[in-house]
Amino acid sequence: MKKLSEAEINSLIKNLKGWTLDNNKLKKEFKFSNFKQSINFLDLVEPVADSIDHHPDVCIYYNRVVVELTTHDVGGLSDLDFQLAEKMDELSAHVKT
Ligand code: H2B
Repeated sequence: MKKLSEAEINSLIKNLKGWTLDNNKLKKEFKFSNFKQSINFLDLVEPVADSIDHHPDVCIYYNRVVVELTTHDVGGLSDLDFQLAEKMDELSAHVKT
């Protein structure tokens, strides 16, 4: 796994919606309607994270799920963070109401 350069990060982040850089991590707040939906979202994320062996840092605030992505193994961002960010965006559209 390769640590991405600042130029690579600035280019890749343009393809993502709602993600920002915060302390060299990719960050996004997902908003749902209630706590159950927040949990359902993370239930959808779990098998994907395990399958690529890459896991988000998450905080749940009732109906908001704040996600931070970083690659501890490289001490920065890697392609896996961008893969997971895209996948989480996709999964957030499938949360049960
Ligand atoms: N998740 C994240 N976000 N960063 C990592 O560096 C990482 C991980 N490393 N999940 C994996 C697990 C590693 O610790 C195991 C041993 O494969």
